[in-house]
Amino acid sequence: MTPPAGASPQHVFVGDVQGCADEFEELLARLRNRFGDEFVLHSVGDLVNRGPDNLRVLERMRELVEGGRGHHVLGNHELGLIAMLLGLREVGERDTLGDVLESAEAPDWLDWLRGRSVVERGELSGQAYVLVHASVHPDWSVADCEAVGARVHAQLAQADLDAVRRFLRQDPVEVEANSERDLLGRLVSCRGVNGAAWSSKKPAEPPDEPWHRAWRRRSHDYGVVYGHWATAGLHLAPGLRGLDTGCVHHGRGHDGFLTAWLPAMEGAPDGLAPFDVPAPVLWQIPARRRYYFY
Ligand SMILES: [Mn+2]
Repeated sequence: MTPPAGASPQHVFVGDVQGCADEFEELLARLRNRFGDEFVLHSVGDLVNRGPDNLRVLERMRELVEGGRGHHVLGNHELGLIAMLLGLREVGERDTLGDVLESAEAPDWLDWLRGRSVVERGELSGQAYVLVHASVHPDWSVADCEAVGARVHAQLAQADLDAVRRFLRQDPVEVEANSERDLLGRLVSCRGVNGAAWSSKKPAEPPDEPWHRAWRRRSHDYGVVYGHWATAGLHLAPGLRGLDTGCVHHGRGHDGFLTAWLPAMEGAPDGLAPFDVPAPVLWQIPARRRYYFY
C-alpha cells in the first residue's frame, strides 16, 4: 500500500546490520511493499563487519542516502574499516571486510564513509532526538550532542588523509578527556560510565553503570536512538531506543534479529509521544542462518 501523496514519509530506524545483507534487503522490500518510496531509513551504524555481505549493505544504504531518504551514522566497525582503508590497522581474524577492502572502489568507499556523521539530530512529532551508534555523555543537551558530532565529523572528513591518520592513530585511552578522539570513542564504543569516565566494556558493578542509566537520571527532553549493545538486546525506555538485536550473532546463545523501529508519524492514536513506552511499532527480521562461530 502506498500512502496518499502529501502524507509524511514513514521514518524507520534500523539496528546494527553488520553485513547481513539478506535480512537488510528483506526489511527494505517489506518497507517498499508497505510504503512505496515514502519512507526514510536511519541506520545507527555498524552496517558492516562479522557478517558476509558488507558491500551490498553499503550499496543499499548509499542509494538511500543519495536519494535523500537515508541517514547513517558511523559505528565502531565503520571506524575500523576506515582505519584499514587508511592502512592504520590490520584485518583481524574475525573481520569480514575483504569485500570492501579488495573492491576497485575502495578509495571511493573510504571517502564516502569519512563523509558520514557520527551524530544526527532530528525531530519526530515535535520531539528532538539524536541518532548515534553507541552513546552520548549523560550530561549533554541535544545541542551539545550536535556540537560534539560536528567537531568529530570535521576531523574525519578533512581532505588531508595524513591528518585523518594522525587523528585516528591517537590512543583513545591515552588522549585528553573531551578531545575529539576521546569524544569519538564515547560516541561509537561506550557502554559503561563512571562519572565522567567511559568504557566500551559492559559495566561491572556500581559505580560503573550503563551510560543510559546515568543519562535517564537527567530527565532530558530529547530522545536517543542507538545500537552497539547486542548482548543487552532491544532496549525500550522513555527517551531511549536501543535497537541492536544481534542479527549477526544468531545462534551464539540467542536468536538474532534485525530490528527496525517505526514510530507513529502524526502522534499515536492513544496520544503517546514517539519516545514514550509502550508505543513502538517494531519490525523484526529473523536472522536466516548462523554467521560466525567464535
Ligand atoms: Mn558497535
